[in-house]
Amino acid sequence: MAEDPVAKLREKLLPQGAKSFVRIGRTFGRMANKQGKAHLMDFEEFVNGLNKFEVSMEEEEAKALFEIFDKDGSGTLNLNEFMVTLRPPMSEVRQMAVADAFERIDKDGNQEITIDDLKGIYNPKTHPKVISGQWSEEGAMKAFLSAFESPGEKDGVITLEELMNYYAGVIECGVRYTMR
Ligand SMILES: [Ca+2]
Ligand SMILES: [Ca+2]
Ligand SMILES: [Ca+2]
Repeated sequence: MAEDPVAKLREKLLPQGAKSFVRIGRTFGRMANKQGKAHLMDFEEFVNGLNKFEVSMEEEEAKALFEIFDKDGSGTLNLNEFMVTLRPPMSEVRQMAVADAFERIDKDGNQEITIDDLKGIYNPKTHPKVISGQWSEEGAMKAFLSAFESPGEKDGVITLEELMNYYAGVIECGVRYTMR
């Protein structure tokens, strides 16, 4: 069996599956933020990040890995490239189930899930903070939606990638879920 460098990295970085995945996403967001470059990570930062998580490898190996992550070959990684490459693999059946759920939720079919699509699916009136008057219904909708978004991609829109990231995390955690 050929060794898949991403699978190897995943093993090291995600000892706790999804929990680690979410944490790494946050760490990435913070590190990229520090550089003030709108969530972009260059090779040096990538290596620093690996060191931070006590992953050591030859520079050659790290370079090859960076290139796999850098899907558009821009020389920098954005959070999306990072998360999509690193996320635990999902079976095709699961991926189809998520894509199917996405399509059903995306009522207007514009390939984005927004607050408008969630109306009728999620009722914010029952949220404790809405009942107590702390939050508006709109605020509760936004909070609900943002839970499905990837760190650093919180723009009030859930893309299919973000939903995949979310479920990749949830499934790895072994949390039971329903998408009906
Ligand atoms: Ca890139
Ligand atoms: Ca939509
Ligand atoms: Ca988003």
